[in-house]
Amino acid sequence: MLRIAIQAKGRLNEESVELLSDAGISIESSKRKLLARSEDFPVEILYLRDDDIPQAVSMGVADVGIVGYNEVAEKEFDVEIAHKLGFGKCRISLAIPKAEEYTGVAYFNGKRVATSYPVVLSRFFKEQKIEAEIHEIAGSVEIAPSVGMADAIFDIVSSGGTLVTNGLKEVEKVLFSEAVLIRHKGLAEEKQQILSQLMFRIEAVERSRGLKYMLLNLPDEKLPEAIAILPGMKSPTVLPLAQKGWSSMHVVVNEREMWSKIEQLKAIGAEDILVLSLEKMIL
Ligand code: PRT
Ligand code: ZN
Repeated sequence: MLRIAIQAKGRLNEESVELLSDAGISIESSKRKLLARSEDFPVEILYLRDDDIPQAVSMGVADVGIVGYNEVAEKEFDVEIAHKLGFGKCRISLAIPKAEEYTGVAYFNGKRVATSYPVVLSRFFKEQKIEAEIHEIAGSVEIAPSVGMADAIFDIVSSGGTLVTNGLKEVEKVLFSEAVLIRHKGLAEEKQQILSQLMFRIEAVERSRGLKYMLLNLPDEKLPEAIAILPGMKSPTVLPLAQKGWSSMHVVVNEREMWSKIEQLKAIGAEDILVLSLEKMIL
């Protein structure tokens, strides 16, 4: 049994649940408790606040966890990053009132900076040899400058909308973050095996993202040209049609180039083009 900690509610919850569900691990949301057992895979889901996930994994209360890299960097617990998951992307940045002139990182010497990420910030200031006052506050960091509590802030930014609303501008992007799968160091053999199975499934789901499965019919003599347009994974699958002189071709294509490929294929005489979604890709 492998115990996976995910965020109970918040920005990472939905995508964490969806990733596990795409990997064949379904948890009944109506029966959601602190701890839930998956019916179809030997895992348990532990719902926690994101702040508590790195510690839970370092202590072995959970074997693995899905959490923002920003929390891992701030909490400094001894965990291993097993995989980057590509969602929950954001950065932790320094921001100052927009009317201020920014001359470079030395600007922060002697300034008061409000943040919920004091560890990451003091590490940055130390590297940059900046002497500043760090004020740790738990929430609503973005209002600190306007109420006179701080000269600047160090906070999470994604679209930048919150900074603009609060009359601030982003001047230094210090740490880039996304959701990561972290693991306890020294997992028992049985748990490692379940984790490898889980990783195999997650990678199959990730590989299929942005890919489509395309089927089309075309005259046999056009096959070499069509294969040059759509090389496929190894090479395309080609099957004869009941109608003599015609074949059906099946191939995996990237969604980004799908329309241009369809136009090129139509131009050489392809017909009956079907595009299907691809769920998993096992190599
Ligand atoms: O209750 P719990 O402690 O579990 O949740 P939480 O409130 O601490 O965290 P939550 O759910 O807000 O965020 C969880 C994780 O999502 C963070 O640790 C980040 O890894 C990631 N993430 C991604 C973000 C954002 N994007 C984000 N935009 N976390 C917070 N924000 C905030 C940001 O602080 C800003 O105030 O959203 C606001 C809007 O951002 P803009 O730039 O889009 O306006
Ligand atoms: Zn939190």
